[in-house]
Amino acid sequence: MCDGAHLAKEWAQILPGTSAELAFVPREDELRARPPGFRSLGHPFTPEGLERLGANDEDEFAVIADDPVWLRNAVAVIGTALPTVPILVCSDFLAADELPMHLCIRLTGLREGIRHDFDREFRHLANLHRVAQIQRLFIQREKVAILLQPDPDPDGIACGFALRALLGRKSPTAPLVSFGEAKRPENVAMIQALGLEVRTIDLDQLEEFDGIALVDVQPNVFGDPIPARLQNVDLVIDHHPERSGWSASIRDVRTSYGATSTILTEYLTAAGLEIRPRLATGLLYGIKSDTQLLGRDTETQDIEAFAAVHAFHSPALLRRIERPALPLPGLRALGRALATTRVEEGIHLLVLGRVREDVIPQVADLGLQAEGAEWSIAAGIVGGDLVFSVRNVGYVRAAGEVVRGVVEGLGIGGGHRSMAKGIIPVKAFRAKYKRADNATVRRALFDAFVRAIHES
Ligand SMILES: [Mn+2]
Repeated sequence: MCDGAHLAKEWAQILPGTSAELAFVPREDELRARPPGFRSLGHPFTPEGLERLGANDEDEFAVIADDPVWLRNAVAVIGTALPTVPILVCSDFLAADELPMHLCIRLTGLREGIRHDFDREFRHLANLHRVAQIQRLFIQREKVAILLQPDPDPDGIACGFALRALLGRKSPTAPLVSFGEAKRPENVAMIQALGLEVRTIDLDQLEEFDGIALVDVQPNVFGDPIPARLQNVDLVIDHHPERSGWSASIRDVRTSYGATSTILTEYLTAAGLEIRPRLATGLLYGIKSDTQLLGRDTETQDIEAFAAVHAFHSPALLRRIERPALPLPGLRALGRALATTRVEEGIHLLVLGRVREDVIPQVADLGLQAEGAEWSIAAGIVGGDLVFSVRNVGYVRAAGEVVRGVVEGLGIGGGHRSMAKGIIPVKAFRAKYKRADNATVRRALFDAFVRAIHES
């Protein structure tokens, strides 16, 4: 139902659908107007005019007008006859709080909606433009280094993988490289599960490449002053705070984004490239781990990119990354710890003895499922260190703070609200507690945690 012949003509282009009944209320000077496909409800709009539509409360109304006074009258007339009928108000000149009273009513704007779609399309176009520039930049290059940060994290790894796909290359002509090998368990697990290789190289080995692209990192990370070879590179795509002192032929640094994987997902989407399950899973995990599942520093773009890759990811592969296979000795150590487990003062502490490092965070995840546990701590000896992972239910003191209290003067530690990690050299532990057997570790950590949790 349109206010006036002019709007009706405009909507005649948009609405024709077999189930839509098109009607308009002519203005005073439009009594003879006949917009194609529209029937006139007479002027002014009254209950008698509405009756011409023969509508009942099974129908839905779209009321299209720019004049708030006309709108209020139209909604009142419809609402009196059909108090429960759904009404969609289309107006670009009505604020949400000016919407007339009705049981089921919703406001949308036409021109605003089109502008919104346009903005969106232009954002895609800007990404497509960037993709074309990047592809053109590298097309003649023999061998391109895709450089990640040392001990590359999931976001960096996924971005390297995505950039290579975007360039249409394979690892021999576009290897993922890093100056420090992947060490953290989640990073290693991701590289393995995706079947990727990250070559550890030194600065001199960059000479074998005639193209350098940095993803999820800027040249400043590699030294102060920045090594000469990295002061001027081909491409930098990143989301960390923008630093100076370097240049790139193409730079795309979007500091408001939660993950660089979001930028690469936008590239792939804009370029209309197929995102295969392995790549989609990598990007999904990249976004997920950098934003802590869309919690921290997350933009609308991150959520949209997450949804885009979620549609193509492989749940089985994601599970392999997030829940890497546990070694049998680690499971036996867990069995021994569980045999005598207890929850005291809300703390569930499992001491595993000597284990592979990646077992510890997984046991900490598991431990939080114990009845009555508000805190879960898993500890084990890795090399010469006592390593422990901490989880909590989220409504208690921040895990990172507590761990910093526990390791104070002994080792290092930190983390976030509900996840944290601490490392104490066994030597330092022994110097303070005499022994480092499981029972001593348990007692010492338990007391330290109780103190740190209740500290004001
Ligand atoms: Mn990142």
